[in-house]
Amino acid sequence: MVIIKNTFKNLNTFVLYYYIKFIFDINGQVFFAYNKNQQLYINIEASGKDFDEQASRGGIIHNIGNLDSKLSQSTVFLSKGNTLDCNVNGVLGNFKSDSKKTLSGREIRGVNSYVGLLFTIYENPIDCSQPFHYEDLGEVLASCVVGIGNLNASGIPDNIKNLVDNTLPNGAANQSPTNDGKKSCSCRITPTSHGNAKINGTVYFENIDGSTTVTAKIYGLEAGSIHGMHLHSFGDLSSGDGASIGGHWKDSTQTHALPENSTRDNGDLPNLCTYRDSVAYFRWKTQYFPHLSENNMLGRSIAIHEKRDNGTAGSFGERIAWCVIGIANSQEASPISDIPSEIDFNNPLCPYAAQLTKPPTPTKEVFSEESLYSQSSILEITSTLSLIFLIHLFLF
Ligand SMILES: [Cu+2]
Repeated sequence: MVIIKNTFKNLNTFVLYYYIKFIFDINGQVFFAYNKNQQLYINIEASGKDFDEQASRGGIIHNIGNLDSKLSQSTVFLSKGNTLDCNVNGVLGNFKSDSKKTLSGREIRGVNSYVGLLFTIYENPIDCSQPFHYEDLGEVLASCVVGIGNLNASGIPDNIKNLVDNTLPNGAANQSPTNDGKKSCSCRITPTSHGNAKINGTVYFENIDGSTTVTAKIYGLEAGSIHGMHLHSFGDLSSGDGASIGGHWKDSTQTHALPENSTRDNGDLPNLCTYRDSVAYFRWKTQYFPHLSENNMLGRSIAIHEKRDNGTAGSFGERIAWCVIGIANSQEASPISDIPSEIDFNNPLCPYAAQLTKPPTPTKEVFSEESLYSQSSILEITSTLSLIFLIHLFLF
C-alpha cells in the first residue's frame, strides 16, 4: 500500500483517510475514509460523559477548524439558507460511542475536503425527515480538528486500512491558507504521553502580504527551557506518544535545518524559548511555507519537542506536545494578541541558536538566571559549528 510519505510531488498518493481526536469530556477518535465504492465511511471509537451506546448524538462538520470559534448555523460546512437538513455536506447524521456508517454522495475531496475543519458532536440527535435549525442540536459535547491520517500509525483499525482507496487526492483545495490575508490557521496544543499534563496553549498562523506570521503562547513548560518546534506531515494524534504525526512536513529535496537555511524542511521553525512569567511566547515571520491548493499546512500538525533543536536531525528528543492545524476565521481577533511588547524576538538568543557566533546579552525580564547559564554553555559549542559551516560555504 502506498501511503503519504514526506513528499507531495505525486498527488495521486494522497490517502483518503482523516483522523481526528476529541477534546473535552469525550475521548476517542474518528476516522473518515473514502472507500473503494467512493462512499464516505465514518468510524467513531469514543467514550465519555453523555456519549455511549444508548443515545444518538448529532454530528456536524463546520467550515472552520478553530476550537475557540463561536459555532452557528452559518458555520455548518456548505450550508445554505436558514435551515439545515441531511443533504447539507456538513450534516453527518447521528452517532453513538462506537459507530460505523457509510454515506453516499459526500465528496470529501478538493473544495469539499474536511481536512482542517471541526467535527463536532451535539447533545441532540438529528431528525433527517425534516429541515431543522442549528439550535435544535443543543449543546456541543465534543469537538476536534480533522487532520490528515497516517496509515502507518499503530492505532489505526484494520477495517480502515483495508478500506481506504488511496488512489484519489484528499488535499484541502481552496481551503488553504492563502497569502491574501483571507485565511488564518490555529492549532491548540495538548500534551503527548511524554509531556507534562499542564502543557497547553495555541499556535496561530496569519497570512498577510505574502508572509506568514506564526505566533504562539504556551503554558506549562519549564521557564527558560528550550524546545524544538516543527510542522509535521500528519494531523494524526492516534498514538498518544507523538509518533503518529510522522516526520517533518517537507518535500523530497529538503533536509532538516534551522531557519533561515534555504534547503530546510517546510516545517522547520526556530526554537521555542522565550518566556515571560513562566509562559513561553513565540513570534516569527516567514515566506517559506507552501500554500498550494493540495499541499498546505491544513490538517498537518505541530510538535513541541523535549529538547532544543540545534539544526541536526535527532537533536530535539521526544515530542512532548502537539496539535492539529485547522482553519481559523481571520475576521476574528488572533487569540494571541497579548504578547508583552518588551519581548524582542529578533534577539537571536535561542531561536536560531546554531547560527550564533557570540553569547547573547541577558534579558532578565524574559529569561531566568538558570536558563541563561545553560544557554550560554550551549552557545559556545554552536559557535564552532557555525564557523565550520561558513568554511564549507566558501569552499563550495
Ligand atoms: Cu518535530
